[in-house]
This record gives sequence, structure tokens and C-alpha cells, in this order.
Amino acid sequence: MYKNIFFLSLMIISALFFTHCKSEPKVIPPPPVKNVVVPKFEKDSAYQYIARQVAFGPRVPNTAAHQAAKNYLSKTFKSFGATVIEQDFIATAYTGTKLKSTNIIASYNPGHARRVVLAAHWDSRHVADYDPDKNRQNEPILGADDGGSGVGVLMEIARTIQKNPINLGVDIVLFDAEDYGESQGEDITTWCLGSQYWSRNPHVSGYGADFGILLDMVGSKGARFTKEEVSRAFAPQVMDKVWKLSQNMGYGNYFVDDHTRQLVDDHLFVNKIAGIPMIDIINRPADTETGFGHYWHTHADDMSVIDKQTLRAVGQTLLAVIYQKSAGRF
Ligand code: AHN
Ligand code: ZN
Repeated sequence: MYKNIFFLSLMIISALFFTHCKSEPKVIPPPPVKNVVVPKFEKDSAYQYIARQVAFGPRVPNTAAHQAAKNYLSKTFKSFGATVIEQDFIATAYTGTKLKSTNIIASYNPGHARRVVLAAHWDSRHVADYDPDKNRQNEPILGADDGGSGVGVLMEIARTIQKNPINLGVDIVLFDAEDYGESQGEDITTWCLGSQYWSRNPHVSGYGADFGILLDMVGSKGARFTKEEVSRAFAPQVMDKVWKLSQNMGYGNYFVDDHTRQLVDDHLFVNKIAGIPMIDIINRPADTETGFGHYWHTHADDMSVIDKQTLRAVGQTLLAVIYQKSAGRF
């Protein structure tokens, strides 16, 4: 009886001893990695930067509003501590009109070898070709979302970088004359005149970047950012990393895994001509005929379509990419 208890205890003790030994494997713990601190994206500030652009009126090349918006953007990025280059060029539109155009490049750490490029177009469309009112289809649009939103988010990113210095080169490139393309035309090169020019004539010779992110129509309520075909073809890893990061931050309602067909947008020319892998974050609703927002290329593209929650989803994701990349972790 006592013998049995003795042996039973011995068995339990030895069992505990051996499991204890087993649970102490001789692995060297990984070195502690500091968590990356990502600053907060101020969505109200981004919203105001969109409102400021829209207040100039339609930002169509060869107009006073376009010139005023150019000065405002240039001046504001300088006030955020960026090195600003105004890249003037004359583009020829599909109509034959010569467009006085300017790509605006705002750089942080211009001497740094590791770089990323963040882009958007700052012009707005010269016609409202999809407006339901036929009488107003020849009038230019405000482009709060189509142009304004991407620029507004990038302005807020610039302001944030100035307050939270980074160990990374960042070039914010605002393309001009993206939206002067021929409605339903065959020739894709009538679109994206600024990005075509910049890709052939980068602001510094021999320019390169590890990757690029284009923002186009990133501000409307309930936006759906799908995995677009050109981005998937040229920069699949960048796209997957950005989408996963955003989903892990809780923005999976915006950044969905659905695939959509290829688009003619600035990233196409940056990928093909400049050879920089660039993705496009662009709203692709599932339920409209055009595949873009209901307000797309209409006079409804004003401040009423802009939603601060969407701006935050995009801006906070971009800040996470930038500060992780700065820490060597993207
Ligand atoms: C075309 O419809 C050819 N491209 C879509 C790119 C675009 C236009 N983004 C804003 N406006
Ligand atoms: Zn457009």
C-alpha cells in the first residue's frame, strides 16, 4: 500500500521532472526588436487640404485656378519642410491644345539612397462627360475626389513627416494633366500626360525608388480599394504587403482582396516607362456602370462626396508603410 503510493509519487515527480526538462529547449531568443511608432493621421487636416484645393475652382491647365492651385501647393509643401521642384512642361492634348503643365515634386531626404515615391494627380477634368445633365457636360469639374483627395492625403502625410523625421527618402510627386484624356477614345496616351513626361524626364537624372504608391479617388464614403491588374502585374509584393498591413490595422472594409481589370492611370506609365514598381490605390465600386464612383467625371464630384473615415483608412495605412520602411521593416 505505502509502497504503491511511494512508486506513484516517484512516477509523478519524474514525469514532472522530464516534462520540465523538455520544456526548456536550448534556443537562442531573437534579439529584441523595437516596435515601429507610427504617427496618427489627422483626417480633419487632410479634409481641409481638399477643401482648399476645391475652393480654387476646377484645376484645369491654362486657367487661373490651375495657376493659383499650383502656387498654393508649392508654397504649402515648402512650408512643410520639403524640397520642392516645379517641373514645367508643355503637353499636347488630344484636341491639339497646348497645355501649360507642371508636375510638382516635394522631397524629403533628397540625398538618401533608399526611396519611395508617393503620387497623385493635382489637375481636375476639363469636361463632365458623364454628367447626367447633357447641357453641362462641356464644363470642367471640381474634382474633390478625382484629384483633390489624393493630394489632400499626401499634404497631410508631408506635414506629418516634418513633425516626425524619417530615415528614408520620400518623393511626393503631384502629376499634372492626368485627366485631360479623350472621352471613350482609343488612344490611352491621351491620358496621364504629366506622369508620361516625368517618367521620361525624372526630376533628377538617374532617379530610382524601391517602389511607388499612387492615390486616385481615395476620399469617398464607403470606398472599395481593389487589387487592380496593372498593380498586380508590376508590383504584386508591394500590393500584397500594403493590403495586408491595412487589413491588420482594421481597414479591411476598404482594402479588399477582390481583383479588378487593368486601368489606364499614372501608375501604368511609371511602371512601363520609368520602371518603378508602382501600385494604384483607387476606388472601384462594385455597383456602378462605369466601375468608378457614381459622381465620377460629373459635377457631383464636390466636397459632399468626401468622407473623413475613408481619408483616415488611406492616410493611416500610408503612414504605417512609410514608418515601417523607415525602420527597415517593410
Ligand atoms: C480612364 O478612365 C482611361 N482612366 C481612369 C483613370 C482616371 C481618370 N483616374 C481619374 N480620372
Ligand atoms: Zn478623372
